[in-house]
Amino acid sequence: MKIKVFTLFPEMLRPMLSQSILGRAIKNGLLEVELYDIRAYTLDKHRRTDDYPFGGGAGMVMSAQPIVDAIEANTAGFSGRRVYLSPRGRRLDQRIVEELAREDGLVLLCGHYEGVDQRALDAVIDEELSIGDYVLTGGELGALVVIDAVARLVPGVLGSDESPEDESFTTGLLEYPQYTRPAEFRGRAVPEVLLNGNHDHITAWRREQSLRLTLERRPELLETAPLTDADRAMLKRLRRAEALDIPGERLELRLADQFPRQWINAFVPEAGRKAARKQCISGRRHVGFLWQAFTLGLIDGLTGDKAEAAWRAQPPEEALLFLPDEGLLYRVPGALELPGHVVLTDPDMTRTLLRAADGRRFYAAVDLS
Ligand code: 4GO
Repeated sequence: MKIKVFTLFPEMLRPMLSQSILGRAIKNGLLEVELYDIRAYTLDKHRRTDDYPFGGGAGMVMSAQPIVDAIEANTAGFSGRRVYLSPRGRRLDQRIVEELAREDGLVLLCGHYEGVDQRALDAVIDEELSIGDYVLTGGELGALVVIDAVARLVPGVLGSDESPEDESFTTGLLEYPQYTRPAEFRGRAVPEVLLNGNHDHITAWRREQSLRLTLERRPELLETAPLTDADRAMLKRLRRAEALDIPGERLELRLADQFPRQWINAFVPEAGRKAARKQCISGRRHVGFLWQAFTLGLIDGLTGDKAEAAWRAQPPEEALLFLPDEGLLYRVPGALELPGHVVLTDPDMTRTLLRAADGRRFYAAVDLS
């Protein structure tokens, strides 16, 4: 990839082009960036490159002559796209960056002051691009943004460890959160799932996080992102989770996936389910759901009234609330009113719940309505 930058201030770009990944790419010949000083081409006897605007108004306008001469003198046999950086341009995004990366070369013209004489643009520019809806003092930062974004798509510029494939916009979604050592920093732990080496769980967790962040911050991206059926199901649950407004922290849905409805049915005695339904009909509801609590260890071996008495005597700090129909799992304050308890005796489910609870002691409350 060959990039020619035309600017009044070539020294503004040099430091960025000599460091880090761009510096390495240029040194290795994967990227060629040439800086041309527009002032070197002026025919004005005072070496001026700008003048007052026809029609009046504030500021100065860059003259056509030095720009057109500079570009024409240095683009013989050039094939590629000639770009002017300007807030009027088509807004740059990753799709356009991909387009630019397929060109043989790029010319980037950087304006200054109030802009460039329109006739220079008409003569030597193919397209105006904007790096965002704001005004800069010059196009140089825009040119650097284009160079940087394009360079990292040039094969070999990123090492194999730095591959662009699962990051934001390549997947059409925002990127999931990343963590590195230490496993705990200022009391904040890295999510357990990333530490235990189960790559299917890690992939699922990252996908859920990407979907969650995209839904929260850039929902419009979901309209064009390539989504699987599982993604759509996850999004439906994330949207419902938002609508429910349960007090407490929603745990990752990946964990909720481990609590199929059949499990609940298998472990809640028929009598308990019937009682739960009756209570529901008689109006004992909390945020629209009837909660049935499962205790984990704390009131081991107790059922019914005894379990409830034990719950009240030693209320848990936190509880797990699972809404099987919604596929949602919450960590809620234990002080919430939880009508009726069933002691959980199945060791597999207990282990799974405890794993979901990060090994801490929790009550699990299950919606039976
Ligand atoms: C580009 C150039 C903003 C952008 C610029 C942008 N401001 N959003 N300023 O890409 C003409 C004189 C353009 C100063 C230049």
